[in-house]
Amino acid sequence: MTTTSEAVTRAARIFVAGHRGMVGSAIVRRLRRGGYGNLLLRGRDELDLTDQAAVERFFATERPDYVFIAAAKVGGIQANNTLRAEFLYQNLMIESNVIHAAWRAGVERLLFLGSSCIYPRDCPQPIREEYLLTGPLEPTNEPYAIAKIAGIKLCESYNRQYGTRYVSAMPTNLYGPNDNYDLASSHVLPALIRKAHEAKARGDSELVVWGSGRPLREFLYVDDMADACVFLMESGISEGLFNVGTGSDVSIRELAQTVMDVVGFQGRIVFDASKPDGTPRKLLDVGRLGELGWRAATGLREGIALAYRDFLNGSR
Ligand code: GFB
Repeated sequence: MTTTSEAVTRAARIFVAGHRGMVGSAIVRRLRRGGYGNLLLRGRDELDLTDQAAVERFFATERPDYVFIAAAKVGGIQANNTLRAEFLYQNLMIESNVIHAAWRAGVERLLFLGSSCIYPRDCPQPIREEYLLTGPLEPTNEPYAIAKIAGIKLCESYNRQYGTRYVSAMPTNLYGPNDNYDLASSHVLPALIRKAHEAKARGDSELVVWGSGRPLREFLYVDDMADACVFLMESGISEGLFNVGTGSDVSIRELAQTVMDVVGFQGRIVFDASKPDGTPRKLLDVGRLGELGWRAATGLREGIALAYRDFLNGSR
């Protein structure tokens, strides 16, 4: 692992790609709290990251000092499994365009965000960074995982060939403010918040949970993820792959029970076996980032309560 002592100054021009999304908006909050005032932010209406010429123009004109790639086509198990072409195409385009244009414009430092689904489906647990490309992927999200693996390899290859300092961070399942609460395309945690809230409002006696409830998942509050991203930027780390998580996981059944407790819905959990379980387990080994001194701060119940407050405040 290589580090440099060169710090990113508070005056640095920082481009946060995807700043309206859940992760990008959390990075912006964290940067502003940290005193970074020179943020370059563009909505999709102003800059389409799948348009190579537009991305090249943006970088040539704005010349950022640091780039966070938080823009991506994302979704839960069903969206990944059905919108397979979109997940592969859009993610490949976004990361290729941004990484290549960043290099052409002389941007030396960049953080690429991926996902824990890049690792083989049946990995030893907890998953260490070196398990990448050691086995077959989970089929429900293979296109997304392939795109994210390509992003990691772009960073690694530009570093090796051109001497750039591009780093990759692989978060576990994220949740928090600005999440997607649409039941068809969301991840499990926001879906359960919506389902429990609506079941309570209707006076239902049960809540439907997809799959068997047995898969294990690790959940990280998105502000902790943003903190890890800024930590990596400030640390001067200049290459490599870093898992970001809490280091512990829960079953989907346990998660549903905790969400129901937080929302205040007392009903029976019913499992819908027609929906896929996906990966049985994907607990990240977070030792590499831990050795540098970073760890997650928000507990799961506390984070769910914060996310539920965001849901009630209109993020739905
Ligand atoms: O969060 P999730 O959609 O994605 O589903 P993955 C996690 C688990 O929760 C699966 C179950 O076993 C689902 O079957 N689940 C139970 C539900 N009820 C629900 C529900 O109402 N909605 C949803 N969505 N799930 C995604 C990947 O995998 O995780 C992406 O597809 C990405 O590529 C992301 O890596 C972080 O954890 O299975």
